[in-house]
Amino acid sequence: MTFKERLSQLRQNHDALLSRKNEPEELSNGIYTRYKFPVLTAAHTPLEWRYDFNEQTNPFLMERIMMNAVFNAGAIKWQGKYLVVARVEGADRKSFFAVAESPNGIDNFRFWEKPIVIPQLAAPDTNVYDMRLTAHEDGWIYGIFCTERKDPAAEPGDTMSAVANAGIVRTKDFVNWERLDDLVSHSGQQRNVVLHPKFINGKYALYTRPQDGFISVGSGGGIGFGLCDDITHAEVFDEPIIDNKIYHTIKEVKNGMGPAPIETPEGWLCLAHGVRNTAAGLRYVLYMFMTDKDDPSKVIYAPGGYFIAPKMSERVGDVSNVVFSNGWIKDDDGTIYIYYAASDTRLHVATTTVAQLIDYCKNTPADGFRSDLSVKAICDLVDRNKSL
Ligand code: M1P
Repeated sequence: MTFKERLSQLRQNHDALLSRKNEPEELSNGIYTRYKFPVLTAAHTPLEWRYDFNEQTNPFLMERIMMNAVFNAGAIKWQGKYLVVARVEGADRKSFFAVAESPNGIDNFRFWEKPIVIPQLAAPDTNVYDMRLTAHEDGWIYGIFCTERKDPAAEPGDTMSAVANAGIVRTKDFVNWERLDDLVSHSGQQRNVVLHPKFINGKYALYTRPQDGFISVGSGGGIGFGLCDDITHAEVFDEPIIDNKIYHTIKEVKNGMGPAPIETPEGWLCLAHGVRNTAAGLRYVLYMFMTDKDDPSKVIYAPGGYFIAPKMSERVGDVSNVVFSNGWIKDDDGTIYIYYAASDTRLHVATTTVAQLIDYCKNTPADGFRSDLSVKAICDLVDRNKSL
């Protein structure tokens, strides 16, 4: 194959992938509808990011920069388009952020020309990931992400210890991003920090996830709720835990807030991830809860169990048995697009509605924390069905 033929083949395959129509599953669980194809994968990244198209300098037309995965994406509807700010991971293991847009939220996602350039602070980020987008009532669109740096206290020879914290940027156009100071908290490391879209008691409100270590939350953990006066130098002093990790549940090991909550007439819809341990390693699933309309730190409904768990091919990837979500979009007609990543490798979408999610949160039995109470919930349902 000549250079030209190979290039034409690459472009043809890429175009076919990007234009592929997505298909909803035939019969959903009534709560949400999964779609057949991932909306973004490493293969969706622009060829220009990966290939040198100059035949003189790249006679084999080989990939000069390989992409490994596209996953955990923040999401927002902006100027009529469905935007995700995806976590893209290169072959060098470094993650970065890139905007991809779709006309309909379920397929035809295309990356913008270049990845997002995140301005650096005095201590540069080693790795950045999992941006949560919040269109705040102050007029800015904020992105809060995990910034990871080598632990300065690591012993010589320890090439693994790291420190996680919340990095904060804001934008009005998704091209130019202003870097603000990293979050200062007084509870150890932070990951899965999310900005609430409204001022609460005149302050910025942050969902946090204090943790003792980089992977293990230790004596920390749970979803915390902190207020801060100045988002440009964000500092939270108090982070009461509003949704804790609990023994023998889907969030036994740790949990963390997903995207920014969605406002409804009955309260705030919250999507989060829960982690439990198994003989095959950690299992990440998504779960939901709702908080009070006027007090987003007060949980009012907590359906038991998981909302989305890894299914079939979603179970396999770089970090298998994981689903993770940090982005969803509520449309004007009440449709909700949930962007969830499978096994730290690819990004999927599921659709539902505000009405379905409220019904799910209010009417799914809460976790009884014991097998006999799970059995009781089933028997009660059978009896109600029998009396119809
Ligand atoms: O590998 C699974 C997920 O692990 C982390 O989540 P958490 O902080 O809750 O353990 C994150 O690194 C996330 O990106 C990743 O998907």
